Amino acid sequence: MLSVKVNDGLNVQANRELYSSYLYLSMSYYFESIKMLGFAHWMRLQAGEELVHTMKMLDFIAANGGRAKMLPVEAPQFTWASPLDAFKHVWEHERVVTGLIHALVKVAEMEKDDPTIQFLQWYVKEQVEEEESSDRVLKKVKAAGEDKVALQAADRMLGERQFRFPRGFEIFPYASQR
Ligand code: OFO
Repeated sequence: MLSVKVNDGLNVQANRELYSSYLYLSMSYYFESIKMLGFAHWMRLQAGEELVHTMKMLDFIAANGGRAKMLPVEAPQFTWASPLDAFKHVWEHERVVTGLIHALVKVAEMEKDDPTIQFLQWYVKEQVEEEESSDRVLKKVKAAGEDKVALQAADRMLGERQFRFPRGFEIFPYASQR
């Protein structure tokens, strides 16, 4: 059974994960509008991953005696000055999310909630990967600068990204229970 503090904290974090999905979807359409379809693809996959992060957290709440609550989702930024501006935003955003996850681990520790502490370790690791991957892309886009050919090469490379579900995550968990 989750304490009220942990249940509330998880619901707020699930909302931030959903906001992340919304933000990356907004970036995906920004890239589509400037005809950089590899970047648009990368962002769309990122949006999909964030949606999975959201559902994974809400499923954990429900499976542990809590109640998943849908909170209002803030509207994300609509446009960016350049690809570099957008990828800087991604990197900064991921650093903010890392801070939120660590703060949530502290709440679970204060509530002596071992299952939630364990569960959140997946997000702690995921944030390390997300910071690394956004930093890699940011460096690539920075290095390309105004060079159109280099930017197109980066666009093609990002267009090869593939989607991955977290191990053990079920997209339709009720299907096997009916
Ligand atoms: Fe959910 O990992 Fe990014 O924000």
